[in-house]
Amino acid sequence: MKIIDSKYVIIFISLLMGLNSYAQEKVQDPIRLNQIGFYPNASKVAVVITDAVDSFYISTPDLKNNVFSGALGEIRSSAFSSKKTRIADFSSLTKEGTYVLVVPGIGQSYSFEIKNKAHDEVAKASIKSFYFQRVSTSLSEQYAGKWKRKAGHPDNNVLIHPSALSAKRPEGFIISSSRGWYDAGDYNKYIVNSGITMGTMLSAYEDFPTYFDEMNLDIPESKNDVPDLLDEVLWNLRWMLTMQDPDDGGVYHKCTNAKFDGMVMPDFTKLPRYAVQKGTAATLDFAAVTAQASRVYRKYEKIFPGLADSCLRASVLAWQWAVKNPNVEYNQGAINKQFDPDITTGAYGDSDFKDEFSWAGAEIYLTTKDDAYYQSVLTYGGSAITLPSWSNVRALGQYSLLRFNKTLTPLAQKDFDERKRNLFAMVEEWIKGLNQSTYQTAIGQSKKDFVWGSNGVCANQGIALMYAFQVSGDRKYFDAAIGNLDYMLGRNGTGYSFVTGSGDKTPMHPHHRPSEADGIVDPVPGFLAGGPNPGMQDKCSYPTSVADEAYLDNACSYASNEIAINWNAPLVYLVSAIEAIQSQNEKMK
Ligand code: 9MR
Ligand code: 9MR
Repeated sequence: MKIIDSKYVIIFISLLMGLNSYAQEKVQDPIRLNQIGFYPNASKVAVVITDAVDSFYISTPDLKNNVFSGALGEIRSSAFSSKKTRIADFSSLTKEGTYVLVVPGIGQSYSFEIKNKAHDEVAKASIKSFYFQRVSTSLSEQYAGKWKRKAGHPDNNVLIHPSALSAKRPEGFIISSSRGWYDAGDYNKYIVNSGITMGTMLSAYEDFPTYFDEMNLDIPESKNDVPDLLDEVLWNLRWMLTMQDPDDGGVYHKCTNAKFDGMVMPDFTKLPRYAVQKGTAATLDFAAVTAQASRVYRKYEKIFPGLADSCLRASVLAWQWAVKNPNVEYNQGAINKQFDPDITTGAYGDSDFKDEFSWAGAEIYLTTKDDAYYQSVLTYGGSAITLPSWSNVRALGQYSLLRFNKTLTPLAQKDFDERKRNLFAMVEEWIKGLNQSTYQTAIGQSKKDFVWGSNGVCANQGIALMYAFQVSGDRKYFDAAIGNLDYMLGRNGTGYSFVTGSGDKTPMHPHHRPSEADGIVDPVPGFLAGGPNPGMQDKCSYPTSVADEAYLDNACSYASNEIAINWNAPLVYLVSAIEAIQSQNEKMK
C-alpha cells in the first residue's frame, strides 16, 4: 500500500486540474459514484469521465491515508453523447470507513462509506416519504421535524362527477374519500397509480418481512404491533376502499380537483374535489391490491378486526364489475366533451386491460387458491413478463406467483419454468452489454429507458433483477441490481444522487408543491426525482437534450424533476431488498 503525503497530492492534483481544463471541455463532477456507500463484501464501481489519465486511488477524506490504488478500465464511448468514460473498480477494498476516490489530474469524489447496512438510512427515508405525502392530516413536528405542516384536502365532501353518476348516487351525491397519499408533486389521488405503488410496497413486505418487522420509521403508529411499513400502506388502503361504489363494485378512476392546485401548501387550497368515472383499469388494479392486502393484513386480524375479510370482499366485487365491464377506458378528452366541469389533472389513461386482468387474476388466485382466477392469468398473456409501469402491471402478478411458487395448485405450478425463463430473458437484455457501457448499469442499455420517470424504470429493473437473483442465486443479477441503485445515488449521466436529502449533490427543487411552498430550504427528504427525460414535455430550459443527461433541478421541470409514489415504491423495494439480503449474508458469516 502506497502512502503519499497529502500536501504533495493536493499540489499535484491542483496542477493537473489546471492543465486539464485547457485540454478538454470541463465536465462537472467528473467522478460519478454512489454518494452514500458500499457494502464491504459487494461490488464497488465508480465512473470517471475521461479518456486521459490511467490510475485512481481511495483515501480518507483528509487525503492522509491512501487505502487502495488501482488502474482505470478501458476507454468507453457513450451511446448518447461524445463522452468517454473509464471504470474505477475497487470491489476488493473491504475495509470499513469513510473515503474519497481520487483521480490525479481529474479531482476527487464526494465522500462515501464502506460499511454494513450502507443503505439502511436511504431505505427508511424512501418509505418515510410516503408519510410526508399523507392527505387529510397534519404532520406534527414530532414526526415530520422541520417539514411539519397543516392538514390539507380533508376529502370528506367529495362530489360524484357527472361522468360517474348512478341511480343510487345521483347528481349532488357526496362521498367521504379521506386519507390516501398525494400522487406526486400534485395534490390529486389516482387509483391506477396507487395500484402499482401499493402492489410494489406490499410485495416488498411479502418478500422481506423480517427486514420490515424490525424497522422503526418514527410515524404516529410506530408504537402499535404492526410493522411501520404496513401502517403506512394502510393509510392509502383505507382511502382506496372508499373509491369503490358499494352498489356495483366499480371503482372511480381518481379523486381530484377539476384543475391542478397552484404551488401552495396543502391547507391553502379549497377547490372542490370529484370522484370521476369508474373504469376497468382502476377497478382491476383495486381488485389486485385489495386481494394482496387481504393476505398481508390477515396476520394482524386482532389489531384490525375484519380488515382482511373486507379487503377480499371488495376485491371479488371489483373483479365481478370488471368482468361485466371489461372495456371501460378512462378517456379524459372524451369525458370532457360530454361532461362539466372539465377535468384537466393527470389522466393515467390506458386502453389495454389484458395486463390488469392478469395481475388481478393472479392476486385473487393467490389469496383464494381458486383455479378459476388462474384461468384469467392464462387467458391474458400467460407467464409473459415485461417491465412494469403504471399502465403495464402483468409482471406484478408474475412476481407474486414466483414468490409463492411452493404453495401453488398444480394448474399454476406447471408454468413455473416458463415464468422463470421469461424473467431471465428480460433481465439478460439489460445485462448483456453492461460491462461495455459507459456507466456500467442495466439502465441505459436502451435509449427508451429515458422516459418521463426514468428513475422509476431504473428501480423497476432493479426489482426484476432481484427476483432473478432470488430465483437463481446467481450473483451477477444481484450486482446488476446494486448497479441500478448506484445509478440512482450518483453513478449516472447527471452526477446527481436523485433521492432528496441523500448524498452531496441532490435535487434541491423537485416539482413537489410542499417542497416549493414551505419556505424551507431543504426539500422534503426521501423522494426520488423523475430523472433524465429527453422528451422535456414541460418545455423548461434543460442544460442538454442528451438522453441520459436531460435533467433539470428546477421546480419548473415536472417531466424530469417531479417526485411520484410510483417511482418511490420501486426504490423502497430495491433498496430494502438489497439491505435485507446483505444483512442475511452478514448473519450467515
Ligand atoms: O403539477 C402538475 C404535475 O403534477 C403534472 O405531472 C404535470 C403534467 O400533467 O402538470 C403539472 O401542473 C402544471 C400544469 O400542467 C400546467 N400549468 C402549470 C402546472 C404546474 O407546473
Ligand atoms: O408518470 C406519468 C407519465 O408516465 C406520463 O407520461 C405523464 C403524462 O401523462 O404523467 C405522469 O404522471 C403524472 C400524473 O399524470 C399526475 N401526477 C404526477 C405524475 C408524475 O409526473
